[in-house]
Amino acid sequence: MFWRKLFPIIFLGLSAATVATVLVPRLRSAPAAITPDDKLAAEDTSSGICQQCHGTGSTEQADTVAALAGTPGPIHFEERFADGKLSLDWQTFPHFSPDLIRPVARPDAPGGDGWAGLVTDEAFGGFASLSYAGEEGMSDCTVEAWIYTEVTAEELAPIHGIAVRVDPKGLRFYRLAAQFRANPRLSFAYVGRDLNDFPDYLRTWTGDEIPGGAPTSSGWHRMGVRVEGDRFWLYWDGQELPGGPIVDGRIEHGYFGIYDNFVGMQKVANTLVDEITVR
Ligand SMILES: [Ca+2]
Repeated sequence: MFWRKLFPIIFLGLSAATVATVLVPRLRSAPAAITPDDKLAAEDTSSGICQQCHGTGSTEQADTVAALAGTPGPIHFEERFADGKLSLDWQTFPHFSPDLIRPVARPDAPGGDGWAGLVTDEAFGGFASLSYAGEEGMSDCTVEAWIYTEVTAEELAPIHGIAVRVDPKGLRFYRLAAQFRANPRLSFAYVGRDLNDFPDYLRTWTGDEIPGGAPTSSGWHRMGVRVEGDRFWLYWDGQELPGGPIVDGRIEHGYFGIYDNFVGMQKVANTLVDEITVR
């Protein structure tokens, strides 16, 4: 008798919990409009991300850092470099500089734990470096990370970014990258061995198109890439960049990564990163 009375209460409670945890986050997310891209001349090599990955190794935990608009849901992978340790199984992209991402002490790390990650190309003394993690079969996902973007006055400058759909077998990936030099810009590109590692720029943002304007001093910024099928939305400091979704179907799944490069000359570039989350 007792259980008979209790059953409706338990059932209603579970139903309400299901609505709250499953439906409400979905209702909150909604992609935005479409626009064409522009194309630029060549530059170098780089990378990309995604949400709804078939996850392993992830905890469902509230993201205390600036979350991207419209990306609720469980975290499938995260890397915070806490206690100076890596929590994910990272690898280096074939034929790029073989430096694996590593924790470094940074009092200004946005996560507040004093530790960030470093991707560098110092083994090659320049060129591209890309560390990747996650799962090869990841398709739809949202990747976010704090990236320390350097601002220089020179024409040649380091490039920092995040990569999605990293395909180490096919030697290709997508990447959102910042290059704040004499002509500062953000760019989203496909990079592949089929194009001799030169980027195929799918969209570039300059001036007022960058939320808050192009930074005039070096600092931390939250970068994000969301991909669903062949559509990509790009984010800067929590705001969607204009022109999305960008459509490109060359890579259907892959890992996520952190990208580092110095374009135009043999010079070492360092990319600092913190609080990487993949939903
Ligand atoms: Ca950290």
